[in-house]
Amino acid sequence: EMKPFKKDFLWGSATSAYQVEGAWNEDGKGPSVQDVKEIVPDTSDFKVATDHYHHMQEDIALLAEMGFKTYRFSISWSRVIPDGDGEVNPKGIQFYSDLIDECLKYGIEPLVTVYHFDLPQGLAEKGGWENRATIDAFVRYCDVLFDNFGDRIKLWLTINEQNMMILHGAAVGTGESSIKSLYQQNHHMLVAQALVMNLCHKKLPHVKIGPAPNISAVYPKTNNPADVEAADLYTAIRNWLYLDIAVYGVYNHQVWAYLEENDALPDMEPDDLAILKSAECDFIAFNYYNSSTVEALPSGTERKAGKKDQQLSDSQEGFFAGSDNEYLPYTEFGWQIDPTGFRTTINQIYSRYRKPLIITENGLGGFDKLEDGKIHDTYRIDYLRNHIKQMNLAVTDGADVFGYCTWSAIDLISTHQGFRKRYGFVYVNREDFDLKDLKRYRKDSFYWYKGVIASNGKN
Ligand code: BGP
Repeated sequence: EMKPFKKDFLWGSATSAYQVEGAWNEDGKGPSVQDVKEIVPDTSDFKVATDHYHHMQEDIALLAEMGFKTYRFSISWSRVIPDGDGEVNPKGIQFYSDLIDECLKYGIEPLVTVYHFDLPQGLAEKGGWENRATIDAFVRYCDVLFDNFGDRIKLWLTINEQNMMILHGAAVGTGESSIKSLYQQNHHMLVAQALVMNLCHKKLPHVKIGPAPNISAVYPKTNNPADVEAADLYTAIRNWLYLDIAVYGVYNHQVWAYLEENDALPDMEPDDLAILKSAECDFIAFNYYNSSTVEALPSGTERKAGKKDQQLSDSQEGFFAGSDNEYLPYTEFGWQIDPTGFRTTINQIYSRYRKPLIITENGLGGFDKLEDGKIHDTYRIDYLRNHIKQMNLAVTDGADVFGYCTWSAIDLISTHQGFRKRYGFVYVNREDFDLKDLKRYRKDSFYWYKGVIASNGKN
């Protein structure tokens, strides 16, 4: 017998500033690493994106029409502080203040990510997260947000997918540098996150704050103990490093040993470990797309690029490699589809940390087709229905899940595949670099999800 979702379950969906807003240099916004880097797709795609900056009221009205209880969006650091650590841009503050008020007008709870892959270019030019000064810049930026929006935002997320920034650095500005550099950047972000969580608890005792990593179960390719050991270690590197620190304030012991073995332990200031220990998140938010599979490589194997799936980066390989999973179907973009893994992942997190959980991304990127003003995205409805069912099974198992956001509320720029790869309940009429008219259309999944929300998860 399925347990029902909580009566105040936060049904919603998500976007991020650089993938949805456009207006990359308007009203005083400074460039972020996403606006200037040559990444797939051409950065011109990010300069307009969905042009949400100029369609905000129209877009929020569409989310309200679906009956959203929450909307997860991110604030662009360089729209609020154009060079990252200098003057505050009043028009940046104004945009987000209006966006928050628009959500509240419809009874939609704003769920805000303060940093979603878009480091200000001004800070990147000063070494980015390699530079310890970026910690102070981040704390000050969040202090500005707490002062301006702490009265209206009750749920805060620190860093989106910090683990993917370390495992897939190229796409988001952390670069394909050495393991030593990646984990030095990682350490600075972890200290910055701890300081911000403490600042938030001090200034805004009534609000809740948590991390938003990408967490997914890691499977061994076979029951060979070497494969199981590889999956166990990769799980610690990919998942538990980030949640152990957010919840318990300590570095995961297996990852610490792995870094020591690779001469990649981060340089620290004397009170860094105490700072990490002093901070504890109020809930765990996480993004889930699919599970991963790894296999052990014979010890001493040359460090080589293994099977590149989107959750596994070759910078961690050498004694294990990513592998296909012949039991799972794949999306058109080569991502496994594993709803069962979603239940497994929820239960793994809940049993390890016993913290309230909210899913902040889950979705299917696909080639949607506009036909006579309609988009028949049954594949997306199937994906989401199957994942919601598994989430309901996890809730029935006893996991405390209080919300679910799909990726994405409205079509926006895929980090890796531009506008071709669509995720939204709302179709936006443009193709890569061709702006067309940016007209919004309700997909079949728009009406389906409206029914899911109205029935609190039935359908
Ligand atoms: C997650 C990011 C999102 C979005 C999503 C889809 O890692 O948090 O911002 O990018 O992946 O991936 P993609 O955009 O590469 O299709």
